[in-house]
Amino acid sequence: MRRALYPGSYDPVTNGHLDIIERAAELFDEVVIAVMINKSKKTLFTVQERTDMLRDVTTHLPHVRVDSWHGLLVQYCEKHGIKAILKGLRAVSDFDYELQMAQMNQQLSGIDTLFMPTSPVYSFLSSSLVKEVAKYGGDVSHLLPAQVHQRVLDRLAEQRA
Ligand code: COD
Repeated sequence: MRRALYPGSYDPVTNGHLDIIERAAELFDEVVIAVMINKSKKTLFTVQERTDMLRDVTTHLPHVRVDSWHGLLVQYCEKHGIKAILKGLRAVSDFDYELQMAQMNQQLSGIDTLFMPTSPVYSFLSSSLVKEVAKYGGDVSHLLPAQVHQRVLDRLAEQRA
């Protein structure tokens, strides 16, 4: 069984992430999305909320599973017998850091990283930018799954109250 791990913060999942997930689901028997827990990073959504949103937007993909993990990526892969890490690449600026992590992960565990280029329509898109634009009232409805967009608006309104 060919399985790939697609890790990230997903704070929140965007249409760019979803595009990669949908394309990867065509290539692998199973895609496991891992919401990585980083306690020192301030996030808009809790791990549980991010996991729930990912589950919600991938219900149409039967071979996609969502999980969360605290620790090294390669430890998750080893525990679950996953042989490939999948990363989305938006631009050359992503490449330097991603290459460094890929080589470190390879050296730590022998697990390889595969890079999938983003669709050009999403190459400017990141969760951080979406949050910033939404915070100041910009329209990000075309960049997020509808239910995620609503959750972002609700959370920002809660924070303003
Ligand atoms: N189009 C396509 N792909 C995209 C887009 C887009 N618009 N936006 C983001 N992506 C890709 C990213 O390149 C990434 O591959 C994935 O989607 C997730 O993105 P984010 O922004 O949610 O997640 P990041 O970049 O914050 O995730 C970083 C990790 C959590 C993967 C990393 O910090 C990590 O591996 N942490 C675990 C601890 C560990 O093992 N550390 C040692 C590493 S050597």
